[in-house]
Amino acid sequence: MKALLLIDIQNGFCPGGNLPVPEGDQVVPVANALIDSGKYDLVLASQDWHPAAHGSFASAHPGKKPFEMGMLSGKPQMMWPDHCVQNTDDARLHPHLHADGIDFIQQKGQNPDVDSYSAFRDNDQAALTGLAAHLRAEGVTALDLCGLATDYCVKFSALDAVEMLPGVTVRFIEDASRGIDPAGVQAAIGEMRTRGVAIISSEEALA
Ligand code: VGL
Ligand code: ZN
Repeated sequence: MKALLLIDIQNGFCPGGNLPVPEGDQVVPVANALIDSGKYDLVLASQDWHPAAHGSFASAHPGKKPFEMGMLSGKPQMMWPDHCVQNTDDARLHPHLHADGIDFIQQKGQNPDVDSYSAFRDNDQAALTGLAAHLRAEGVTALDLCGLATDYCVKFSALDAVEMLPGVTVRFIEDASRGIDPAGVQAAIGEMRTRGVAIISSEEALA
């Protein structure tokens, strides 16, 4: 049972969005080729889905500016621009993404007091989204991940997949992903590889 997990391919993370990832929209045609390939038994997508005034937003912390470090519930937290607020255009999946081919959408980041980079659980690892249980119930044995952003939500989702789904082969599709910070992307790829995530190209995924 092979599954594809598309991470946060939303307007907010594409050029013109509130937290744009450089070239974020360029993952869309690659993701569409993967969705349409027939290689996957199951296609899933995650969606960053914050309430207004989420605690990861700089705007919720007087005096803080986006991309500074701050604190959230007693832990260091990157202060993000307001992004992917529930039911706004910023939170919608990219309009060119072949949404008809997506079987399941996992929303995350609803708790205002904790951020949730991973599609599997909050950053404090306390609350689970239920995605791991869903993949287990579907009998998934191989999981390919890609999307936005490599150095945040894709990385944390891949590492959680390895930890929470023992026995499942986890692969990161590099050219179907983009990151916020180039040095962060290189570090993320190294960390994923070290933890047992295979780094592949979409060509390899489609072969
Ligand atoms: C993300 C920062 C804040 C992501 C989400 O999708 O990588 N990054 N929220
Ligand atoms: Zn977010």
